[in-house]
Amino acid sequence: MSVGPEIAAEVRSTCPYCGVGCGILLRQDGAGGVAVKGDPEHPANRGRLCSKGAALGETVGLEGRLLAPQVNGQERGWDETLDLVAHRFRRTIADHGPDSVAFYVSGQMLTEDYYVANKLMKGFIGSANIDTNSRLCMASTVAGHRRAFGTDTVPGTYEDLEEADLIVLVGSNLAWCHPVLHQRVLAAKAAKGTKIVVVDPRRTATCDGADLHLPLALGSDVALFNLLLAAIYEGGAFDRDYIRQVEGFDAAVTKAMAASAEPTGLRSDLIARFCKMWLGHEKVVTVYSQGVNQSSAGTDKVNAILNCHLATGRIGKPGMGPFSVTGQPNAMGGREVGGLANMLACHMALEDPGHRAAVRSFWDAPAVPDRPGLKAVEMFRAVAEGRIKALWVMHSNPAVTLPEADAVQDAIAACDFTVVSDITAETDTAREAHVLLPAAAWSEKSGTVTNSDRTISRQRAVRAAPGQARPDWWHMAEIGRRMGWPRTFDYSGPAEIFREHAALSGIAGGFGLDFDISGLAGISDSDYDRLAPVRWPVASRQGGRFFADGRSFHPGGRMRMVPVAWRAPAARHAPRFPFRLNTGRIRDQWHTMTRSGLSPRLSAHLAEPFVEIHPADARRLKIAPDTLAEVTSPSGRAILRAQVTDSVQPGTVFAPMHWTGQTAPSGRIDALVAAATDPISGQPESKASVCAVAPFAAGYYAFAVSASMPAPRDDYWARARTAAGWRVEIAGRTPPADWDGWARSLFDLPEAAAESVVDPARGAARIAFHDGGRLLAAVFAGPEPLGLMRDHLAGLPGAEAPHALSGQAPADMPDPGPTLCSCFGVGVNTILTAIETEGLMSVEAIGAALSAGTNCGSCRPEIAALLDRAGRKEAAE
Ligand SMILES: Nc1nc2c(c(=O)[nH]1)N[C@H]1C(S)=C(S)[C@@H](COP(=O)(O)OP(=O)(O)OC[C@H]3O[C@@H](n4cnc5c(=O)[nH]c(N)nc54)[C@H](O)[C@@H]3O)O[C@H]1N2
Ligand SMILES: Nc1nc2c(c(=O)[nH]1)N[C@H]1C(S)=C(S)[C@@H](COP(=O)(O)OP(=O)(O)OC[C@H]3O[C@@H](n4cnc5c(=O)[nH]c(N)nc54)[C@H](O)[C@@H]3O)O[C@H]1N2
Ligand code: SF4
Ligand SMILES: [Mo]
Repeated sequence: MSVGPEIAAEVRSTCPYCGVGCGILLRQDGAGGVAVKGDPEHPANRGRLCSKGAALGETVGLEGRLLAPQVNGQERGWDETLDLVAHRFRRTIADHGPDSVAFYVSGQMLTEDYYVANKLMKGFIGSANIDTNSRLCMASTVAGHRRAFGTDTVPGTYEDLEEADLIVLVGSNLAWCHPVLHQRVLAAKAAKGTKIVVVDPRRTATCDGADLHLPLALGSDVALFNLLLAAIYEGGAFDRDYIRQVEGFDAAVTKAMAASAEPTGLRSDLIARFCKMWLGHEKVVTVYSQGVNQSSAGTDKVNAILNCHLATGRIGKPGMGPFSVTGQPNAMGGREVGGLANMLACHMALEDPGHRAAVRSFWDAPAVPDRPGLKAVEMFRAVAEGRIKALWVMHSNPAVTLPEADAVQDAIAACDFTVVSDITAETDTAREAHVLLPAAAWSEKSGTVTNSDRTISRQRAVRAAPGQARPDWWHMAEIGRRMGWPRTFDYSGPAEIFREHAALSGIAGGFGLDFDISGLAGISDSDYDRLAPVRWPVASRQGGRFFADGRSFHPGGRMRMVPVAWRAPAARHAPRFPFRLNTGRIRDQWHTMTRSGLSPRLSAHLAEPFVEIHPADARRLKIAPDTLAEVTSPSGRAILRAQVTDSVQPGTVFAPMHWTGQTAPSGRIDALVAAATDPISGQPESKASVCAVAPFAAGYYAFAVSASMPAPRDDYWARARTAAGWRVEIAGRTPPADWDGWARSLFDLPEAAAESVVDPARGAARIAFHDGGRLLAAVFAGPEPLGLMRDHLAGLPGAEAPHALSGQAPADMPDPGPTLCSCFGVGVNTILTAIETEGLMSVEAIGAALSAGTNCGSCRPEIAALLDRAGRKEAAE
């Protein structure tokens, strides 16, 4: 791929993280880096970025990049490697049939990559064994949409959030996971008083600014929305005209009338208030995300929500509708190309012979399977059982993110032949692969993505891919050619692939399906280069909204309400496992941290894996704040820092999903998650496993900073980037007998000059290593959790630091505390001090004094929480 000199100018692209799909302006900074700012013209963000988008420039360096193909850990040339992969797949298919191979792909791939993957597997290999991490993400929504609408269409648009009078956020931590949308919601509230309700078992950052928080019991959403449907019916709030177009109204209402409030655990006055707000505001948008989808009743939860909108006709009209916000940047594109094992292409159905024949003839393909392939959880089970003998994982890290992740990792390791395409070899999945294919990363490759509101945007290369890295579509086209289809996969670049995909969507449009972008099928290379964000459908019969007229894509054209009833999460409590384990995301990390973890700014917010536990439970179990807790489930165990907080309910704990064998081996939370799935969507229940919690019997705790990467081998460790190098939290059951030797091996500094204070009787030690005047590394250890000025210490490696061993900052350099505002690097202590000494009363006043919260705004809910905390303190005194 050539990247011409004209590209040195500012380039428009799209953020590679979440499904908001913010537009970005990129410029090479001349020093090998990329400068990033929000695109004021992009309809998703109008110039805004969140903390992750704003820090993209810190994540595009070459550190850790996979730069050449590898076979069994040895670098090899492309030709040799591709021939090997093609040969192994061909031979496996010849010996064991097409269903003995599988692709596991990702909602982060570009549409063009995804299209080629789907075509190669479903059209040419002739199996439907291609599934995607969207199975862990959006599958329940896809299934719910198809049950209600006959197709997988997201009816909402971002503008609806501004037009709505009531926004209900269900199982969505929008403030942390779709921060720019959250800001749009808060701006609408400021402008016109939009009401906000949050339905989440936890009190999250999203509750800041909410008018009502419903802390329902984990997994009880169907009961809550059935109660709402019953209230709609009893209050006569249904839309008589609209429901003429709806099948199943009576049956759904009958089921709803039988619903009880008990499973929700909510006070009846809260439920009544919620229903009153819903009935009282015609313009209501229900935004929902993983608290809904990642459930063994995920599809029913989706339909319980859709039922309320269908009953009231509040759908597809400005300011109203159900709105599933997608997680990954191209979750929608993957659904469009048919990347799920039970879809065909362009929203066509595998089970439909007419669709199959049309796709087969369009592709001129030897075979199109007539039955669905293995869904993600089943796929890795088949790998474990040896039924899948050749596996290709692209752009995902399933050894970390699939439920029962330890078993998944073992299965990948034991598979006869595993190929992994990634930008780095340092992932828990890549470590188990036979073949590694180096992928071109964001900022080096071109294509399109579709965001949550169906807007297609371009990602554009701003520089050439390093080493031998090549775009994902190229990997697959090469394999397709070498497997025997040279003409079919002879693509010149993403524009050609896009045109083919757009033309195929015209066939779908001909069947009367929703996804039709055939208006772009004739796009020239230069128009593709210039393509501005556009919302589909883009066809000759240009449409705008869906479903306002009550017409669906079911045979007969009527919408469907689906009768649903609450059922408990799949994993049942046993006396040994009395807690429910809820999992999810933090503000500044992206999934398994292979990119966001490279940014010191983003790593400063929450630097180690943790478990949130209610104070009453912590007291009973004798788990003190900041000590470590051991969390076990039938499938795995973890050691996590205890965050004692009443933001979670008694009997439940919450842990983030981001830590891996590379960053905190005992923090791999999916090792504990049960592989229970929704019977319809196949989506795993990532948020309601059962577990036990106990104190971790730590014999010592340690904290270390270092200029080079430390390699701990202790029972617990968590490593994070800093501007000066690394910081590590460490703990273990038995203190080392030789602290000096332990520290030297931790930092791999066998010879360096050391300065140390060791107290063997207390089990405490402080050791610093110097090179001349410069601090190389320092470690602080003791029998209790250490009260150190961590953020101050993290800045010391590489500098002259004569007082490092004190563990404290000099009086004229106060410790800023954990970074809250990552844009301006403002710490918690700095903000608390300013609140106290300057009497600051509002988020705005803190912004004016310290700049905190004035750029991307992602930390504003946390600043508000600090104000609250300070306020509470005053009241208590
Ligand atoms: N910072 C950051 N942002 C991201 C990502 C990231 O990794 N980091 N990933 C992106 C991706 S791929 C996705 S899918 C989205 C996910 O975005 P979200 O779905 O908003 O994020 P989660 O934290 O997974 O889960 C949301 C909430 O669901 C709640 N929940 C758990 N169980 C239930 C339940 O039974 N009912 C209800 N009502 N709520 C429940 C949890 O307490 C949690 O607060 O985020 C995207 N954005
Ligand atoms: N317990 C629990 N588990 C969960 C969830 C949860 O809420 N709780 N959420 C689930 C959800 S919603 C999701 S979406 C998944 C996400 O899970 P994954 O997709 O497994 O996580 P990522 O870290 O995003 O993995 C992306 C991989 O692609 C690599 N990569 C980056 N750029 C490129 C590129 O251009 N090309 C290629 N080939 N590779 C690239 C990255 O280095 C990384 O290894 O996790 C799921 N797992
Ligand atoms: S909200 Fe943040 S992570 Fe999501 S697309 Fe926008 S800048 Fe990227
Ligand atoms: Mo996701």
